[in-house]
Amino acid sequence: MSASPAIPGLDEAPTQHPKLREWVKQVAALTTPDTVVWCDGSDAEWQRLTDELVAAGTLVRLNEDRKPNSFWARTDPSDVARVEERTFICSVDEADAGPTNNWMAPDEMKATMTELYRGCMRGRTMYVIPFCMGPLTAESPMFGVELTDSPYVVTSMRIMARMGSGVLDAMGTEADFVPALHSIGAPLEPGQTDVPWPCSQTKYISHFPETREIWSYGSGYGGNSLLGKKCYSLRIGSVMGRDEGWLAEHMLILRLTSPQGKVYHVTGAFPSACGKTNLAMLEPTIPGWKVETLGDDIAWMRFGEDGRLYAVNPEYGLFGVAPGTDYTTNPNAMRTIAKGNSLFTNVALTDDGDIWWEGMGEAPSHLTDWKGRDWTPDSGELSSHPNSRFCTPIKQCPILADSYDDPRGVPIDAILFGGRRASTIPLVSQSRDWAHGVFQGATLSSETTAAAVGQVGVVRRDPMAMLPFIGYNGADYFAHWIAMGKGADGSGDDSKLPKIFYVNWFRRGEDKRFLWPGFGENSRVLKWVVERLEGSAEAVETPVGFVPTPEALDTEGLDLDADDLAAALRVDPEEWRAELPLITEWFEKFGDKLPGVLWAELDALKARLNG
Ligand code: SAT
Ligand code: MN
Repeated sequence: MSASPAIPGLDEAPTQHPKLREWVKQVAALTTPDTVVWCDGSDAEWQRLTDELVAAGTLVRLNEDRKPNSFWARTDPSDVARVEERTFICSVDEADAGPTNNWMAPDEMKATMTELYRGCMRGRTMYVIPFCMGPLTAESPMFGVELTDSPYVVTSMRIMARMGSGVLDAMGTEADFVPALHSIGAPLEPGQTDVPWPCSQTKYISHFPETREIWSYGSGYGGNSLLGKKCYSLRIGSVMGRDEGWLAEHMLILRLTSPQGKVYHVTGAFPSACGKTNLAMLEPTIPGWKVETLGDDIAWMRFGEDGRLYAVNPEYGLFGVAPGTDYTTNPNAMRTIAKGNSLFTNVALTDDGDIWWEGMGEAPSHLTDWKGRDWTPDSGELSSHPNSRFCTPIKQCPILADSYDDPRGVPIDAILFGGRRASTIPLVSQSRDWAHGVFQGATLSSETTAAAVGQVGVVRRDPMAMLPFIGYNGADYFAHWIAMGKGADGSGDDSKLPKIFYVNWFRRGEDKRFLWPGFGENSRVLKWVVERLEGSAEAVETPVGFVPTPEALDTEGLDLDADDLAAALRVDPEEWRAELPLITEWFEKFGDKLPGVLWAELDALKARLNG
């Protein structure tokens, strides 16, 4: 018997799972919430929590006729994005985290955070959220349990992950799960009035790869607090993948059908806020082609029995960047949110109870901005934060592929790596082989965006678009990618593996205009990719890979200046020679651990550029 008075709800655990019950008890004893609630994921629970959040001022219910069962949320202005500086990989050995991650010894981190967690849920409810990343019908379902004192997190998790009673039942009494502890770090003293978005100025997003645990403190923002997403599915997931021979990647998944009815699957790795959601839901501008969505952010890729690589989307919802999304750039996202059941965070509110953001047609004459202030078109400020988000169920996507729930995933034909680069990188190039494709991924670079706190628009290396998400040593991660290229049986036969392409939708002309129209027109690039797989499309061999001739790209009906197209496709040896010292500097960061294959690829690139 514990000496302290029982916490209501704690003993009402609807599970006999001993390890789970024990962990919840320990965390409750440490964080001392007023109550414990075991989430069932029901409509009634959603109703109750959203009502409470509306009463607390965290959410505003939107106009039922415009966005049924949907809500507007505003965060504290300091809590708007992932905090990479406060994100840690706490491996036992520092070398297992370096050189791209912040590291702290697990004991030290646990000691520090235990003191922060002590009493941190005072005056609040602790929610227990059983969840499963990927289909529950998987051979080994990927369970997690998040404990959080944020009802906003509970409602968001209900959209983003399979969660609730069904998951708890499937866990039985034995299943392994990833324990994921989250607190906003804002205890309430008796009589103290709450603020609409409680959070702490002290933030830690910590991962313990050996014990596969997640501890997050101080932030309520998506990537910091919805722990099934980046923390589990990418950082802890990548460690599991390394140990078990699979890949956890920051990739969209789409299914493409040609006019002849042939089906292909493509994954694409792009840094946050570089168009994954738009590409995943693309509406082709070329006749007869069809795109269906499987995922917009994360792909888990495992070898199937046939030796091919199969991808599963572990998520259940979309957490897309709002600004720039509208019926011209991403009509399917607009149709998805129009069905309601969504949360909108840090966008603007219209006077008739709908949402608005920059890029959504003409601005209304009056709005309430993301900071809750009156806004008019001549306010001279953005109405919505550049990293404002829509959070919406993927099942509402009108072009969701029927294979979405297939626990085996879909066989991948092509992998795209892409970044946001104003110069140098051509619209599309095909890698020479798997090792060259890994080199393209490992040297991927992109201008930073508002998805993470920090300066925007600075070019940085973002390998496989995973810089903030690799849960272990980056050099080991590259070695794992190279090992995957040896095929399911390790034989070295890469013929069944996806082909790798490097794309850049964001190249600009001298006048700073984008050279390529992007969005739906990217279907023309997908068509070329597929024709390369079929061996039917023309390409020129350049020092950086195979690039389409202007004629090989279908530009029928596209109003595009021939010079712009040539400039978008150009491989300029001078520009590329300027990249070489940057790549060398990047590789040197990894010291002796960097796989020799990548140095050999760099040498070969140098030789081709100077040859
Ligand atoms: O980290 S989030 O998932 O909130 C958004 C992103 O950066 O992809
Ligand atoms: Mn992302």
